[in-house]
Amino acid sequence: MIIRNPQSGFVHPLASDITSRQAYLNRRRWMLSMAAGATVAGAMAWVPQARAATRGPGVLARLPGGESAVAGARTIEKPTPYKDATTYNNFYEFGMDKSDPARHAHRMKVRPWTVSVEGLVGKPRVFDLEDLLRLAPMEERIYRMRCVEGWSMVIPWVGYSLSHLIEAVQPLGSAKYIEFHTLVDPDTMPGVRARVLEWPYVEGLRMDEARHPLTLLTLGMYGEVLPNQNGAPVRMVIPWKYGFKNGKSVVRIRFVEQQPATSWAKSAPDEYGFYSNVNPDVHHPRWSQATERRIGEGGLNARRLKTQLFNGYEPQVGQLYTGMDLRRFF
Ligand SMILES: Nc1nc2c(c(=O)[nH]1)N[C@H]1C(S)=C(S)[C@@H](COP(=O)(O)O)O[C@H]1N2
Ligand SMILES: [Mo]
Repeated sequence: MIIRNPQSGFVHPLASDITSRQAYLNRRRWMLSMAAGATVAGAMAWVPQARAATRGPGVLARLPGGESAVAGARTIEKPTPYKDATTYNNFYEFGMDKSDPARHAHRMKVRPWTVSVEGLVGKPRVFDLEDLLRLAPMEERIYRMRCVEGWSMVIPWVGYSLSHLIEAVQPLGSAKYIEFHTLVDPDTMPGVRARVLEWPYVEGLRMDEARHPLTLLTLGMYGEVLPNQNGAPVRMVIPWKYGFKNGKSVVRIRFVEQQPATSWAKSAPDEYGFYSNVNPDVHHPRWSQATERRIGEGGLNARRLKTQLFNGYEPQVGQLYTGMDLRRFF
């Protein structure tokens, strides 16, 4: 829904103080095109005129994001080549090999798409993709990403803080955690026949983690919409946690009172905790977490980087865990 303001034309329903003016203007132009009856595909085709922070690789529809004012939103490290970020993936619904998602995920149907937001909220709502694209201004966030397996990437994501969606549905005081459920479609996902994990893939956050401005509801990367293998059309990105917390192709968001039972923690509770904050001092029982290999830099012989506490986002998120024993709550 677009709210009309008689003075200034169209006003974003959730314009916030962390939104840069450029992002706001991009958004406003987008909304005007939507109001003119354009389809989302039309709106995306139209967006190239808007100033984009990252030039897209020219593979998918453009989805540029404005500059983010969120602290820590842009690492200065060099983004991983698009080719590596889209061919070396974990998306077990399509198979367990790193190359499986790029080979099989094109079969996933990403339109139409809805995300049902339910549970302990005052305003439960089913968002379609168009609703999500309009909910808040798109920002580019260049985040370090660290997989629990010991590799990392730097990815320019496009999206906005999940907090915008949280505000829109008005969580009840009893909502303490949030669950993300992702798509299960046996017809297009060969991996769900294997019982490596319980499907759907479920992840979760504590409410203060979910509301943290760095927690990104993600609709694009490298200035374009998400490739299917990276979790199209909408996924989570929580940059201070291990990669598996970042559920791909989200279809349901539930607000709950109890800590969610997440897929990885259910499959191996001693290996994958609920928090899964990146921590070089708390090792996986079967391997060290002290260092990481940056994908796209020199293959298997690449120098190993030192892994940082909270993946380097400690100044932004450290206070969420004050007084917590990070060995116990791993
Ligand atoms: N639905 C779903 N989401 C998922 C996974 C998965 O298997 N299924 N794998 C996770 C893991 S282990 C990682 S490291 C990241 C990888 O994201 P990327 O391929 O976009 O880099 O996605 C996460 N999200
Ligand atoms: Mo991962």
